[in-house]
Amino acid sequence: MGLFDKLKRGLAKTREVLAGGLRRALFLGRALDESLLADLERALLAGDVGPRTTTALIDEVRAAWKAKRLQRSEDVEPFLRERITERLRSGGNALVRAASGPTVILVCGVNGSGKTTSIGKLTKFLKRDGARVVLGAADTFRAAAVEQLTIWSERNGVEIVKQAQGADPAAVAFDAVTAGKARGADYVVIDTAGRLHTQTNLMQELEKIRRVVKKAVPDAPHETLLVIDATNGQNAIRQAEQFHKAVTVTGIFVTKLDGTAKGGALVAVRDTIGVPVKFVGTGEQIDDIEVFDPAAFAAALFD
Ligand SMILES: Nc1nc2c(ncn2[C@@H]2O[C@H](COP(=O)(O)OP(=O)(O)O)[C@@H](O)[C@H]2O)c(=O)[nH]1
Ligand SMILES: [Mg+2]
Repeated sequence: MGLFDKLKRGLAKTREVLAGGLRRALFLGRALDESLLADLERALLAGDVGPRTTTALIDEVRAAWKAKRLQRSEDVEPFLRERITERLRSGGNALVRAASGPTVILVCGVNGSGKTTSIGKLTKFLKRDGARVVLGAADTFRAAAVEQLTIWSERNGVEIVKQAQGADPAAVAFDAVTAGKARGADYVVIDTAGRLHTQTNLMQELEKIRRVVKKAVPDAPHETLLVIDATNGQNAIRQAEQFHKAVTVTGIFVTKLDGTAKGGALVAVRDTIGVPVKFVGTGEQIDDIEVFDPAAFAAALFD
């Protein structure tokens, strides 16, 4: 099965809701007017595209209609698809690379969003190009988290830097980056906790990890990837805002796009924090990762 087919199959439920709603709003020969726009708005909201992005898209359709660039209801869907693709494309979707030395990737997100699994997939993806990867087990909150990352390191045949449960996560991150530098690694990928005693603790810890990592490599972390579970729908937007405020996210990894009806949330999250989606997860296996392709995603939402 091709990559695009996997994404397309994963988004079948989202498409049912979104494309189904759009088709009902945009039936052939229907006049393009405010009542059509209202139906369109409802379809986008039902597809979890989120209030802010929906309003922006409807405003774009309205402006194009008033300017007579859009005249027939059947032209609205291709127009929307193109606008969504543009929104997803801005900012670029490629992973940031360090100018020299290891590229440090800090991975954050709430508990259960798929951080550790996504790191396992990402490691294999990076190794495909022959890159040398070191993992840092900075989720020291639960013993199981370190064990889980250890399994992914073994599967990928890469080194892992870890300490006992309860160790200072920033110290583990520092050790991992230092080890990466010493071994001439291309990437150091740091796993973090998604839950602490309080949300404030969690955000402070992530900030501390960032600060301490800079002591080993001044321009690190080069990439702060936020892992977002697509099945969280509109809750994902609030999570993304909180993390972005605390750690300045540079890329989004959207997981569990397989089988959710809430795939539209990807557009909402991306739009809300203005950070590009860089990877998507389409299953629980090591190869269920895709470099995010805005046009393919938009196509999979509509056809
Ligand atoms: N279906 C599906 N499940 C995923 C995906 N990514 C992660 N998971 C599952 O989500 C659960 C939580 O993942 P985990 O990596 O432990 O999350 P963490 O707490 O953020 O580290 C596990 O059961 C994973 O197999 C994905 O893209 N699709
Ligand atoms: Mg984890």
